Amino acid sequence: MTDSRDTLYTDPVLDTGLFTFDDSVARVFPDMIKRSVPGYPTIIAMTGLLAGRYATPGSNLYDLGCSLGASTLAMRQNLQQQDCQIIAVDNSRAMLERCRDTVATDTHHTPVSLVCADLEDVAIDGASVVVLNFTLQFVPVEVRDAVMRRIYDGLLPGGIVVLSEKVTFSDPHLDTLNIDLHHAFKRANGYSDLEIARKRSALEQVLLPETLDRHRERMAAAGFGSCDVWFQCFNFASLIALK
Ligand code: GEK
Repeated sequence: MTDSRDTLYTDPVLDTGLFTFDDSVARVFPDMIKRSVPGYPTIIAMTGLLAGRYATPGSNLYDLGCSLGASTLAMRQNLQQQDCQIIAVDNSRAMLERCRDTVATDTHHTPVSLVCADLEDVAIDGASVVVLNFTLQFVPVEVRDAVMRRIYDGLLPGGIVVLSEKVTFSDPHLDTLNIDLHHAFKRANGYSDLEIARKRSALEQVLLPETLDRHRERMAAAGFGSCDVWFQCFNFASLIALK
């Protein structure tokens, strides 16, 4: 099946307001994220490999902000360990309903529980792997420390967090360069300057990126002894933290 094309920001007069994960976004999401996030297919595929390596028998794997379940399925397809469970969480009903359909077409034996809830309200327990692929950036900044502490507490010793985020740079030249390169990536993928500008303004108060240093500090403060970037393309990066 081919993805529906993302044309949400093509109409110059339609007032789309603040970005929300509603049905119109869910419908075009696979096309949108692939054309908007440099490195997304690599991050998803490697999330699967990391899960295959770090999952332990009988443990839980969490996909927080699962959208349509790309990371969930990548993890599931790489699991040889017995008696694992994947808990896929998203607070957008539109996303989760479509995720349910996708997961139903996959036949791997590992059970997947789909939870429609704010990730702040979901208990993290007996976890070997916790994935936040481009989700923490949408969580209010003031609660991010507490979210990461709870994840640390719910991880088993030897467990990991995979955290992928849009990031900012404290050096203003590098920040401008990486924003420009990201926009060039989007242009190369068929988005017009108008679509890029309108999406940017819709996301302004919704997606709040931080620096990689801030992410590393938060991981250290939560208790993680080891944490660093394993992938980066322009202003999109993925970190791994080990308990
Ligand atoms: C992927 N990980 O394909 N609680 C639960 N879900 C949330 C919250 C929250 N507080 N805030 C946002 N979300 C996916 C892509 S998209 C990234 C993740 C993007 C959900 C939101 O509803 C959306 O589905 C997802 O997090 C972010 O790898 O669109 O850039």
